[in-house]
Amino acid sequence: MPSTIFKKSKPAATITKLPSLSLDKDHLITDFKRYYAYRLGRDENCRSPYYAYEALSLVISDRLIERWKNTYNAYRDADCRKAYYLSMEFLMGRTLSNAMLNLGVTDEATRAMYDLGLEIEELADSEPDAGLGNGGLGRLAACFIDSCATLQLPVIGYGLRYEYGMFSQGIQNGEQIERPDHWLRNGNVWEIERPEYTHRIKFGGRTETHIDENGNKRTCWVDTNDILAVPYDTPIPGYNNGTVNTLRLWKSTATEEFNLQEFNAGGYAEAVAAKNTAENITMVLYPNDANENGKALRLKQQYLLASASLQDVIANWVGRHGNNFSDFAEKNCFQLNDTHPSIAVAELMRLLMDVHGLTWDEAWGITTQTMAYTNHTLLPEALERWSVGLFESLLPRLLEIIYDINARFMAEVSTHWPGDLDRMRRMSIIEEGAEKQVRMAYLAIVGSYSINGVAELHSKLLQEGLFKDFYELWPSKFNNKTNGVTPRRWLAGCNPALAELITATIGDAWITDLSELQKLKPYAEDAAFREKWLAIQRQNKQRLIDYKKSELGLELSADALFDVQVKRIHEYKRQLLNVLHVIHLYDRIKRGDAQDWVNRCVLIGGKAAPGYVMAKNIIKFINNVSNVINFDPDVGNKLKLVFLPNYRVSAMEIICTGADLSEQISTAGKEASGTGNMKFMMNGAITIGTLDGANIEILEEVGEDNFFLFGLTEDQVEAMKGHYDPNAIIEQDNDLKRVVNLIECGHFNLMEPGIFDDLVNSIKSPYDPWMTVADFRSYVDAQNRAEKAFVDTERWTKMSILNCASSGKFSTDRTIGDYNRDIWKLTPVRIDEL
Ligand code: B1N
Repeated sequence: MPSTIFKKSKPAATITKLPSLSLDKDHLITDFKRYYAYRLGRDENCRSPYYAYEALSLVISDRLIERWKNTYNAYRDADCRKAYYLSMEFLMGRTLSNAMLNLGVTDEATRAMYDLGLEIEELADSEPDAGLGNGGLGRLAACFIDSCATLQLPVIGYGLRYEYGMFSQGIQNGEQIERPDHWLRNGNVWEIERPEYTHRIKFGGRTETHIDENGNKRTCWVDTNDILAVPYDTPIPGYNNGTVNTLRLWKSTATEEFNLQEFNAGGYAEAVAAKNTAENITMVLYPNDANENGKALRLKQQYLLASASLQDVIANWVGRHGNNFSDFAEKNCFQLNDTHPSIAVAELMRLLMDVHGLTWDEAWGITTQTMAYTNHTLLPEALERWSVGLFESLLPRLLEIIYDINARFMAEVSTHWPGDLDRMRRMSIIEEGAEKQVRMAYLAIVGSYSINGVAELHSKLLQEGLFKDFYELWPSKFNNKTNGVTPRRWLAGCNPALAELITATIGDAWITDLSELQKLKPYAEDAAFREKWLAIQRQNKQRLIDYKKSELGLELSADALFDVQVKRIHEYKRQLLNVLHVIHLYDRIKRGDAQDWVNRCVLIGGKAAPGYVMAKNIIKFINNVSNVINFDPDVGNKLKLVFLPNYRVSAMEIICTGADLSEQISTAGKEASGTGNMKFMMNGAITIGTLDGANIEILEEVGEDNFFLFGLTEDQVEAMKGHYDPNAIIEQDNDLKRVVNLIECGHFNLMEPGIFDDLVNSIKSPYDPWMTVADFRSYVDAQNRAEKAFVDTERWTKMSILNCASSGKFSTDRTIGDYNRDIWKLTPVRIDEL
């Protein structure tokens, strides 16, 4: 605890206690003007809405800070148990609109800006996305901390403050180009730097053992190259409740020390320049979704996150309890967002033993009662392994501890299964082989008291497959926590018209209790309600068209069926299956089979990892097919294919409200959960999907009549391995044969021969793990059912209402309630509202 600078004669609170700031329009205007003129130095000649955005953000941020302080004090006074969400990614998107919504000041602020001649949407639109994540996993972390604050749970998010977020995607000649996303270029009004809570992080060096004054063996990690981790805090407001929680992101900086040798040799500039390496650690987010690449810099990032966050929590603890850690596990719990921060298991051991003098058994007891691990993928290429050599040179002390953990764990396995060497080999944290590897998932499992997957099927497959041995050893550690999304951002915020209709119909309790949406079900039978629902859907489709019009130079019609697939580009997500269907529709038009046609507009968006060649091919393919179809006069309005560039959180806020059909078509067993599926459902889109991830639970909630189900089940996919024969399937299906022929003939790459060969070969291979061809026929059938339903507007609108009304389960309030009930066991802390 830093001591206060304030004189003892006056209580410190006299200077920090301020009258609470008003949320009414006139006060907002006064404060806005002051910031705009005095802080930002702008006047009416300023053309850019950006500075008005900044001024309004400062006004709103002030109002959060009072509540933030209150929350902090309430947690401190309650001395409550806390949870820490450790995540390499927090995909926050924009902050202003969400902060206003949760503070309940949107209407007043809109009127205030209007009085000043400003359009609040335009201001909000000039905020850059905080794109500090790749996709679902990072956005889940952002939704989680919104729900924690809304449920008034004492949870702190810990992550990294990347200078460059997820790259911005451009399309040139149909190909993805990556542009750096310098989202902090204009500063960030929402964060507060807190250098007083800086921590030192060690790298390299070697270990030494000596005997301390009490005769105990102590290990020291010496001759290290240190860097500093400086925290930046962002307020996370709860909805309408006075709670403001904290997201703490670490930035790496150099220590003050110089390399004296270089300095003395006259290498002053070189010595200073060497500091760059320290600053580099948090420079950029790795743009890999579900795919790891073993780079040393990434391991440094992971260790920085784990070490700084644990030191932070421990410093707080020691400030209150000294070196008495007996209640530490009772009061603290760390949720590991995938294996990315799982080095925390070994780091907590190191801090407790080497720094705070605990014995192995004491430290291990605490570690295994405070760590909890969430797995987000079954894909083998995403399972993190770090070479022992890299660990040795970068984190030698951590490697020693991991070896010790493993030795004790192997003894436990051997007690449980005497003589079962094969099982020991399978379960070892250290994988033997040409190059020894540390299996991070196993480290996380061994060190945690809870291990969960993110949807029912996913959790079941973890127990039966990937982590079977561990499940047999510790069945009670395993559990499921089905994902969700926050209904504040993903319905109340992004779809104000629909939110208003819902509130006018069933009241506003749904905003914090999404199961209330059930009350909409009877209204599916109410023609007047349906009419209003439909009008809003249409308006949202038009908003989506307008949003993209200038960029795409294409006229789309809101009458068409809007068929949308937005997510990372990955073979398992099967954007290719979608395009095969589009080509099939195109082929039908060209061959004159277009009676009773339903106009359709297929939108596909998503980023490819820069090094994932096949994913980049898929983007090129979509764009080439789109160029052929969209400008063919025979096709006209019947069919459009549009690639939406630079898919991101703020784009999804518009896209998910304007979709009719939500494409969730991964190979069964491959998508852990999916969360885009939930956003679409909540906004009334109908899913066409496989029995995969959370789709299964969506289907369960909404019923078969309101979902277009197709495709092999996970069991069938497994059973087909070894005798999958895509060429036979193509041969027997005339439509598919024609589609494949069109591609193979180069119809979509007439001037670029051969560029799609790999792509066609991949789906024709009997080893295609995604079995795209196997699901083609049943996918086309489901698409036909969707069209039939769509032309029956009454039926479609009912389905749409029922989807929204059945989406209650997919609120992160429910998810977080489950985490808290089963894993964290925190007591909500009520905050006195201002
Ligand atoms: O996590 C989401 C799930 O809804 C998705 O199904 C799942 O694919 C996604 C390495 C990942 N799994 N693994 C990652 C991200 C970044 C990285 O460097 C792996 N993302 C998911 C939320 O549970």
